[in-house]
Amino acid sequence: MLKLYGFTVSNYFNMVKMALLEKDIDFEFVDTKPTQEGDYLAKSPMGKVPCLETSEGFISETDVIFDYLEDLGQGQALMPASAYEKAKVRELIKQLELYIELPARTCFAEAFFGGTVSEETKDKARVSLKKGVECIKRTGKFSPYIAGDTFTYADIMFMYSVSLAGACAKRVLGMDLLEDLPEAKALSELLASRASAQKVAADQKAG
Ligand SMILES: N[C@@H](CCC(=O)N[C@@H](CS)C(=O)NCC(=O)O)C(=O)O
Repeated sequence: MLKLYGFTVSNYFNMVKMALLEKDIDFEFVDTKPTQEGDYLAKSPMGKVPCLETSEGFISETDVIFDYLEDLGQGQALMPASAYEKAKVRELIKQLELYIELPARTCFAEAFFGGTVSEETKDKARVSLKKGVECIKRTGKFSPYIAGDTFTYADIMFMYSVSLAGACAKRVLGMDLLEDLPEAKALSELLASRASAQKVAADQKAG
């Protein structure tokens, strides 16, 4: 059986968990915090979560795990069939990570962990996040899902990335991240109503 390493508050961990739940693939949860120590680095070379253990070895990086799960061919498809549509889903996943998740993360220390970040970092994050949202507005379809009429991995990335980035932007940057993207609010509600998302949220709350 697949083993999923991570912890219930990690948004990246929850992305892979939601994908496994959506596909109805059984997995064992291995409660793991990111670390730079011990044998975990042999499993996840950057010490990050999530990490997936398969019968052949370990896989890290969420988008790569998505591709692996899809290639297993089990459960409902979370990628379109056509090469072009697939590329558009991967484009959104990459844009969400590079231009929303990562700039927001520069301020996570202050938003969620009791630390402080410099005004320079905040100014940079504001500019980057604004550009990131404009990028997603151009690429996303929101009809009703982010890549079109079908639920895909890009929705999963959107759900767990934009929610946390939005909370961070509000707390630390005084910014309503989705002010210019009302479509995103409707999509967030639609995604949150899925059984998989509700299970992830319940486990997160319990954890
Ligand atoms: N690019 C990685 C990012 C994963 C990531 O940043 N996970 C966080 C937890 S939500 C983590 O492990 N942080 C610890 C660290 O950055 O060292 C992926 O796609 O899985």
